[in-house]
Amino acid sequence: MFKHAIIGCLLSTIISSVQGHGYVQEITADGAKYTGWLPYNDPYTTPIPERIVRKFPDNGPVQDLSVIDIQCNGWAAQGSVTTPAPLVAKITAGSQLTLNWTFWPEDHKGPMLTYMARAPSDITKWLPGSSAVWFKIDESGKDSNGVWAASDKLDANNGIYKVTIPKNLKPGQYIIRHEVIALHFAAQYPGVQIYPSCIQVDVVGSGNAFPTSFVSFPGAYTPTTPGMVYDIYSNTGPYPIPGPAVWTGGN
Ligand SMILES: *[C@@H]1O[C@H](CO)[C@@H](O)[C@H](O)[C@H]1NC(C)=O
Ligand SMILES: [Cu+2]
Repeated sequence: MFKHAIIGCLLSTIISSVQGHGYVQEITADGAKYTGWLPYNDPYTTPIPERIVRKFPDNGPVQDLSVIDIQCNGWAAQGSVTTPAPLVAKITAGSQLTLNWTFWPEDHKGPMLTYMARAPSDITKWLPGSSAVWFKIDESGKDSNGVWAASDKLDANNGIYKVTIPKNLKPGQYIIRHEVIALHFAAQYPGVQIYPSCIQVDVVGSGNAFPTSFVSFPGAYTPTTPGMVYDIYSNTGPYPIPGPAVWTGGN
């Protein structure tokens, strides 16, 4: 079973340039459209395009929950990490951020989660490392009819997922960490596939709310965190979405 999962993933990685797994390719904030980091184009374009999304190597998942790649995707296996992006998107607190995913494979079922972290200073120079700075603002898992956020609802919605920025959230620069957790090989660990994206925003508004408890990436997810091991094929019961409760103090 373990071997099968690894082979399945390698196979799907090899054909990924054709079939793909996925990433956020376009973001709309306050009516402005931003192209995401495009891993198959941007590194080969001169000059390298400036984006609001922190760069990552490809459309594949992160599978080791203990590495820094779990935060914003990256290249830890190759000895490198992601870097801040040069641009920041303005977004008004209380409005919706629109996230446009590339084609999402039907079998890659799982929850979609969104976190934020407030930059202590210039976000274009900030790397949170393993500090506990993240709070959850949104989550969507499996509903009572067995319908999943990904792929079911995401594909039915043409790859669009919308997240509301908490209305009373204190203004400032934030990283929005948005992810799909794909469970098609997650009957045991390793197997779960994390697809995170980090988007840099400048939240404007007049709120003054801020959470008081935070998690770290890596750290928030371990092999024993509920929802990291789950058999989507045989488990017809509810799915426990991993991570902390959604922070509602800003709403
Ligand atoms: C998502 O972005 C792609 C690439 O820019 C675009 O072709 C597509 O129309 C967008 N999808 C929606 C539903 O807006
Ligand atoms: Cu995949």
